[in-house]
Amino acid sequence: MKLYDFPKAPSPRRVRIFAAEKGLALTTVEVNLRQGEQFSQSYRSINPQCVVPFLVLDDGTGIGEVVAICRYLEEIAPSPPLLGTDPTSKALVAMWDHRMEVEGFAAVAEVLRNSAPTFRGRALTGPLASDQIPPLADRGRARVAAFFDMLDRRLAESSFVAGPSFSMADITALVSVDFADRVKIPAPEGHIHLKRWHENVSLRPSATA
Ligand SMILES: N[C@@H](CCC(=O)N[C@@H](CS)C(=O)NCC(=O)O)C(=O)O
Repeated sequence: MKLYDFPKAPSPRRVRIFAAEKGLALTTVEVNLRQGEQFSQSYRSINPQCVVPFLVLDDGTGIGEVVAICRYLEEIAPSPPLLGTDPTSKALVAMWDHRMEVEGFAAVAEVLRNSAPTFRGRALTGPLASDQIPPLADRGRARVAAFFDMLDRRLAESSFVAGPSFSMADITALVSVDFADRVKIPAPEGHIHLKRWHENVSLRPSATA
């Protein structure tokens, strides 16, 4: 199978970390987002959504969306489990992962895509043109601040985001916090629980994936 990837983009990083935690070596094909390769006819014929990551299986089946790709990898390589092990932990991982994606990752993307000149006319991913709405960048900054507060509160009561073990929710949270830092919204120094957790998960070998 082949993972269509771009090393600097945060969404495929979630998949790369997930695979690295499982010791899976994925063959990757770079789609250079900075050069607009996601909009080329050849990539559109593979993934009409024009985004990465995208996984193509040996039989030609295409799987888009980080959560779906990671679900597939969990099924073919169950150890170590990253999506929970029983009905309760599976639900908690899904709940926290979704919160990390919607309240963290998407909020940072809202800031970046509505403010950076490079995303003019491309405020939303995909092939359709979409104008930037500058007030959404301000709203996004407030959402990122609320995300940091929520994460710090959660990590005051739990070693990892979804409970006592490292999971997909930690991967999405780590990628979101690092993505925010790149967009010049660093996590507040006073958030000591978030800081402790971030230092800890950043030391895992998978974090460099
Ligand atoms: N919902 C998608 C989001 C994927 C996504 O937004 N990928 C970004 C990179 S982080 C992308 O390919 N952007 C293309 C662009 O900016 O044109 C997923 O979870 O896989």
